[in-house]
Amino acid sequence: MKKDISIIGVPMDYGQTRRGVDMGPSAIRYAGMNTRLEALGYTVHDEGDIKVEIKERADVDKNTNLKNLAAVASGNEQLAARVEEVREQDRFPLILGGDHSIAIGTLAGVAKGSENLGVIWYDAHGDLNTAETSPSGNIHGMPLAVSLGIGHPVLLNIGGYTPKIKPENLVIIGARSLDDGEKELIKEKGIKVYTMHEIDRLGMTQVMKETIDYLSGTDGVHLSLDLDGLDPDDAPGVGTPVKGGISYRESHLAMEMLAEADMVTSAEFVEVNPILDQHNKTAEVAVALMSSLFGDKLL
Ligand code: 6HN
Ligand code: MN
Ligand code: MN
Ligand code: MN
Repeated sequence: MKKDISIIGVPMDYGQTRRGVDMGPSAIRYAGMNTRLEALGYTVHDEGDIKVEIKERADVDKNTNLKNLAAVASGNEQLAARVEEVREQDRFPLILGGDHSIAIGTLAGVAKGSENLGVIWYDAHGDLNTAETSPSGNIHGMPLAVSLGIGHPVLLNIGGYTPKIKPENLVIIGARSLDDGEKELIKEKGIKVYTMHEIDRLGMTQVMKETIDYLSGTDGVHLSLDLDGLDPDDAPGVGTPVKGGISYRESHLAMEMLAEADMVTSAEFVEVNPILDQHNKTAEVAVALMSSLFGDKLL
């Protein structure tokens, strides 16, 4: 892992319709992230937050049903540029959400110039919808499809190129709420998915061994961790909770195994919504998981 980490907060909540997830970056910082990472020997450069426009009313595109397309696109364009700068400085980009639509900008920045970036998508959802398959019109349900080159042209063009990643370099972990169109896309593209069924059956140790092996030939791995991948008992402060998720301990194990494999080159922690949380518990979970990801060995 690179010894210099650049933090970028993205106070974005236009990818969905529950307010409050824009305060995720503050909640995660408040949970002690910087001190925790510094204690592990890293130099932390907190670059502050991306400027996301504030608007009171949601807009819906008449033709596509996409919600807040312009606001999501403009935040992500800025984010893509900032992430690219961080990479040019040879630092580890650590992005704080915000809703999961910000993965479009993060991936645009981290995948630039990389033919085979690996991605781990840790999430209850597939985030593989398009305007046509989406039940909600919410762009936070679409960033993975967009990154694969499927979706609205405005979103595809973020960062100025498409696609960002290839289906064979992707692993989804924790899925338990997939829409029909997402299931079809997974089959069509042959995407590797560990649903909760496989996690229960194989155990997290085996799931992570296989994931690490599967991604071993990539040019580095981006970890996109949606806190709703965890069980809502452990991470209640999320906008789209789904019962029966990955436990706190299993998540630590996953992060610890990634730290050992030393393959993660960028990461984002998204969907922390302090308004829906219990005493900042979910932000604290995010920080605890970061600490494992960055090599806290407990002993
Ligand atoms: N998330 N599949 C649902 C939708 O509206 O497209 C839920 C998406 C949740 C998005 O995980 O960031
Ligand atoms: Mn997600
Ligand atoms: Mn999710
Ligand atoms: Mn539980």
